Amino acid sequence: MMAQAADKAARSLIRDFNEVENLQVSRKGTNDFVTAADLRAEQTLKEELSRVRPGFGFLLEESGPVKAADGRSRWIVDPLDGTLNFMHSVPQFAISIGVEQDGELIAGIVFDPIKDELFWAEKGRGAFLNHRRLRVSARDKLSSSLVAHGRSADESPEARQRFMTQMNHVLSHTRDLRRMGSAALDLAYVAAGRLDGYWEDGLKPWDIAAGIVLVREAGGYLTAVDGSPVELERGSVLAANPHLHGQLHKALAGR
Ligand code: 2AM
Ligand code: CA
Repeated sequence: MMAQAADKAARSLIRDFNEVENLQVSRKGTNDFVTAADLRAEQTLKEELSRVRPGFGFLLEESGPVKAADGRSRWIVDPLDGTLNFMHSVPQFAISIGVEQDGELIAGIVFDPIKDELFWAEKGRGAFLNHRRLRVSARDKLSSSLVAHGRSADESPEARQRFMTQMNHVLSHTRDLRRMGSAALDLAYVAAGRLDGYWEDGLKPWDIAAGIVLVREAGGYLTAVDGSPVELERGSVLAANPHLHGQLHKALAGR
């Protein structure tokens, strides 16, 4: 049911993405257009998800929280994760939908409509890419690992310095870094074993809710960047396969 809702929203995103490609060569700003695309996708998701589970609440990136009728369950939705990519016609973006029940994440999907890749997971049932079961990578040498990260939304000089230091530390211990621009897809890629690890600070619940379930169900380890338990509201994430999580944590801290 989440997949159907995502599919419907994806159709309008793909139409709008094709339009954005045309807009690149014009001088008119694409910002307003992309904001409208984002809102259209969110509206579709809200309507479709409300229809399948009328009692559920929402946490939506664009239109904020809606209380659950039963006070227990809510959708945590990012209609367009990777907005900057979308704006620049870079085909790396996704719809992310997480399900929280009694404060616990129990399911999630991350859908990349361009590659037609549906990453989905349910607590206790595993993680999947379309029909294939997912496992995190088995790589156990940090020196041969591929690790993604994102730039924290925090623009302060301290945050920037911390970011540069972390990047420096990790660069010198891994095979290479990637900054692909969609937190939801980065987490999905860790679950799929494409990336060996990923870290980012300053995220919002809708960026990571679905991805967290994916990584856990694929056998990955997840904490905040400082090693404490991951919390949706804090938006700090360090995800990796079980062999590398500790090593990556150490590398980030410069140890
Ligand atoms: P977005 O594309 O929906 O904005 C990139 O590093 C990741 O950070 C993306 O998942 C992006 O989501 C997210 N991001 C960018 N700016 C953000 C902000 N101000 N607050 C929270 N997340 C942000
Ligand atoms: Ca986002």
